[in-house]
Amino acid sequence: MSHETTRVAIIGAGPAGLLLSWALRDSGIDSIVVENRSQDYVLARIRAGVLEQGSVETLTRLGLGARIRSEGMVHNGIYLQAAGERHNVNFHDLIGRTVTVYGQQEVVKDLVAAHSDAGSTIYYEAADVAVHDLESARPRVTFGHAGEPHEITADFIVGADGFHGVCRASIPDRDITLYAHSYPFAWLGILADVAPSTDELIYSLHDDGFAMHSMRSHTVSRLYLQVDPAEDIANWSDDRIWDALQTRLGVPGWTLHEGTITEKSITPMRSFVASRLDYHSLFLVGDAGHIVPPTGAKGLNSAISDVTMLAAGLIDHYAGDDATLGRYGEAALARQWKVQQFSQWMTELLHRHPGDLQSNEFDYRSQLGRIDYVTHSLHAQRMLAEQYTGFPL
Ligand code: FAS
Ligand code: PHB
Repeated sequence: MSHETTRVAIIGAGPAGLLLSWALRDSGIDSIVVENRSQDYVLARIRAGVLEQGSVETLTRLGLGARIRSEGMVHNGIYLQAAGERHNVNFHDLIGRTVTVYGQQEVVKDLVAAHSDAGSTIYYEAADVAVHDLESARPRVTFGHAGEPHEITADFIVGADGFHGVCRASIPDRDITLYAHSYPFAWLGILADVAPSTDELIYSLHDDGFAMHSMRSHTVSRLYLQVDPAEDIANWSDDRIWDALQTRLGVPGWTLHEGTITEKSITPMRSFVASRLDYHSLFLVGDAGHIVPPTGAKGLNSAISDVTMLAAGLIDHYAGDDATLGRYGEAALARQWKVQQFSQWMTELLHRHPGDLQSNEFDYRSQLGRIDYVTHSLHAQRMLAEQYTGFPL
């Protein structure tokens, strides 16, 4: 049995786990990351695409901003579209804040490279990861690695292991509640080798359903279609996907350019929030503690804001002050519920609700009225701008 000790043991090498380890290293606090998948798997995941201004500031402060500055695309706003009309909502004009289009995959690539250069201890392909003695001051992590049993004893364990991880599941059922909400639709997402047909993201409510035009670079487009949650990707040929995107995004005088689809997948739309993000010597960050539908571009950004708050608490702890750490769970959950309500608002605003035709038609016209209000009211647009660009920490 290989036995190590560290200050913070982090379970999961997604963006939350890698960023927390990096933020702690930046303040001289050692940690070890334990990941059950391969590094290639971690690097290959295609997920979020938009960084809030606060996320960019955090990554830049930690020395991870070089490629964001050179390759990221700063957007002043978005387009909202319904009933064949497209309106730009300019966040920068309204509240002086922006967002940056820079894929989660790039954030993870930057983090993996930084950790590699720094010689961080990250165990990939760890088997049978388990956490122990969470109620004690010396919690432990056990796992197998390269055929050998390992044990890490730490001051704290942080669950950055996503929705299906082991950490939240290790909190006794009597001590935690999960609040969940599922939506009656899903997103079919594609990556296409074609220059974006728009300068900023387009969110469109169409009679046939939601569609969105995002991007990953000046040569790669990222687009989404609302589909039924039970939909099978095999039913969606490239031609069918492009036809639906042309229908749902088209406005007079504008052309959606098509290209080779290099990736397509269907993602369910759901929300969940754990009732606590701290349990004795265990803390939860990111998807281990909450999930949001991707409509408001909040999943990755919530993970980054959790990490920013928890890192501050741990740094203060080792400086002798436990006030911030003691408030982490409450502060992170308060911020998360504001993110949840915004994501729910954006999702319900922009998707065709299934159901019988009459209630469906009423909902649709109510949505059109809401979009009409938002696109013509500066007050409503300021609300949207403040939430989309990110709540201050
Ligand atoms: P992650 O799930 O990214 O990482 C958790 C890590 O823990 C993984 O590497 C996993 O392998 C590892 N792990 C799990 N169990 C373990 C165990 N037992 N032991 C050790 N390691 C373990 N967000 C947006 O903002 N916009 C989007 O468009 C968007 N699209 C998405 C599309 C999909 C298909 C999905 C699933 C999510 C999407 N998200 C999006 C949300 C997503 O970006 C998450 O919010 C983000 O990955 C959260 O990061 P982490 O908390 O690090 O969790
Ligand atoms: C993306 O580019 O993947 C993306 C952007 C904005 C969203 C959701 C997804 O709201």
